[in-house]
Amino acid sequence: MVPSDARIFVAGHRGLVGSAILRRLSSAGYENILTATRDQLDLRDQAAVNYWFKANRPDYVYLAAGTVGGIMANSTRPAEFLYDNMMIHGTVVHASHQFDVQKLLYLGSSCIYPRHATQPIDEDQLLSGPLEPTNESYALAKIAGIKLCQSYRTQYGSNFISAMPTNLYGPGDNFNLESSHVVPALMRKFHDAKIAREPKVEVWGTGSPMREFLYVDDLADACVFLMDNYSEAQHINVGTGVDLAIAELAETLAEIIYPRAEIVFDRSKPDGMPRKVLDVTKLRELGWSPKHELRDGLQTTYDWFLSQDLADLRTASVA
Ligand code: GFB
Repeated sequence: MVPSDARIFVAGHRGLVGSAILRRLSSAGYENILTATRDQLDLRDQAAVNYWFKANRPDYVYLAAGTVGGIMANSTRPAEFLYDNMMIHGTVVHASHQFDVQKLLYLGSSCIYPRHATQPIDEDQLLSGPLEPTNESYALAKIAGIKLCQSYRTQYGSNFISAMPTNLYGPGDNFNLESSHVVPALMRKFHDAKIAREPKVEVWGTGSPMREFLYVDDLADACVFLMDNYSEAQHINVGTGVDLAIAELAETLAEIIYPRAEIVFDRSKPDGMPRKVLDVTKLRELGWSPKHELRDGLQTTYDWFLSQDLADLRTASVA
């Protein structure tokens, strides 16, 4: 168990995942939570990261920082996705080793698995085939992060573990249509169409790709659970094990937000991976399972969206 007075660094605390981990740690009573904004610390800069670690001496690290985005951002900004993420993983893992961090949890993504992986995808399928082209750069950086943690474990005995979450959504998400993932994108599109009394809502691709969605507070709960209960070299999947077609997701969001909307598929946009549902047997056997049903999580996220300053949300791009 992580002691209640431990110094815990949440890297990426302003993002969807980091902010949820912060909420979870605060509700569990941890008081020494360390954070740094981008302006305070460029995580791509090893010297700056070393300086920060030397000054702040974290005992535990959640590595949730990175350049992230949906299918379009991944396709059009591959250099940023590869460079930023490789650098951030490298500096934080290396400083954690140099400054004697007791345990680090690294967060990857289900896009690490091959495009034609057998479904549901278990952990052993890593590096068993070619990657999905729309997110190859991000996936390569995330795979390198797993291997980095394993290499520091092998060479130095570091207790660095890796969790691979499925597609995430929830309060604090990025609603900028150029860089967002499908849930916030469609939420905003249905909302804007309702306000404008526009009957048609555009959904990218064919609607047939299958995706699994995990509410971000469930992921944060799993991360805290893994920090307490998991210390193996192999990465571990985090998800619900249940997926649905993008067309069904769109219908569910329409029911919640704008039932009269007419869904139109834009087939000129990419579908991406045909299916990616995780095999979560390993995590379930450890004793963890998610608490939020998809429909309830979507409703809570939409309620949160409505409580925000919508002008800010439309332009902000949260990593
Ligand atoms: O969430 P998303 O961008 O990421 O897209 P991926 C999921 C599916 O939703 C794709 C469709 O088939 C999209 O074509 N979609 C429909 C839309 N309408 C929209 C829309 O308005 N916006 C968006 N964004 N999608 C990402 C990876 O893949 O998954 C990342 O690119 C990361 O690397 C993340 O791993 C979890 O699931 O396709």
